[in-house]
Amino acid sequence: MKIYWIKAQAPRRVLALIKHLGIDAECIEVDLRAGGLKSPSYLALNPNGKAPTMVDGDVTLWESSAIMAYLCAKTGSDMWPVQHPAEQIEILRWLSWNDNHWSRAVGPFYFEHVIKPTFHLGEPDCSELTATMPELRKLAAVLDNHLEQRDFVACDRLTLADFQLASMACEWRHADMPFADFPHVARWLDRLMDIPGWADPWPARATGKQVPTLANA
Ligand SMILES: N[C@@H](CCC(=O)N[C@@H](CS)C(=O)NCC(=O)O)C(=O)O
Repeated sequence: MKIYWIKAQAPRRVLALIKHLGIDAECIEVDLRAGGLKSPSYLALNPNGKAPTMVDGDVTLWESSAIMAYLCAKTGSDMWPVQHPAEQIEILRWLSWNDNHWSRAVGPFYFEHVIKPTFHLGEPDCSELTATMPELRKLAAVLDNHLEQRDFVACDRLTLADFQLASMACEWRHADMPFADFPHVARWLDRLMDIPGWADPWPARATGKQVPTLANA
C-alpha cells in the first residue's frame, strides 16, 4: 500500500490512522513546491491534484475520510464500524458537519498560521481572521456543548470523527483559535494528543520528497 502525502491536515488524518492501527504502508511525501501534486502521473491517481491519495493493489482512493474508512474496513477497526449502521450514521453526521461547517471556520486560521510557514508562503495575514471569528465561535459553542459530557465526538470512543474534526483544530494554540474560551473543546483536543500516532503522525523523511512518476505510482 502506498500513501501520497504532504505536510498538511487532510494527509495528517490518514497518516495518524496508519500509525495508530499499525498498518504497513509506504508513505511517499510529494514535493508540493516542485509541482508534484500537479504532475501528470499524480493527476492520473488523483485528478484533484490534492493529497492524500492511497493506492492499495487495484484500489486507488482519494478523500481522506474515504481512505480512513477503507483502512478501518480492511483492518477491522471500530473507528469506522462497518457492522453497525447506527454508529456509522452518528459518525457520518460529524464528518459532514466538519466538511460543511467546521473545516471552513478553522481553515483560515490554520492556513495563515500553519500552512503559510510550513510551505514558505509568506507572513500570516490576520486581517481576514477577524471577520471569520464569529462563525468559528458559533460552531465552537456547538461542539463545546456536545463534548461537555463526552471524551470523544461520537460513539463514546475514538472514531474517524475525532481525527476528521481535529486535523486543523489540533493546532489551536499557535493558530490563534479561541478554544481557551471553550474548555471542553480544548480538553478533547489535548487528550487526543495522548495518542502517539495522533501527536506525531509524520513519517520519517529519509528518502526526501518526490514528484511521483508512473513507475513508482
Ligand atoms: N477533502 C480532501 C482535501 C484534500 C486537500 O485539500 N488537500 C490539501 C492538503 S490538506 C492539498 O493537497 N493541498 C495542496 C493544493 O491544493 O495544491 C481530503 O480530505 O482528502
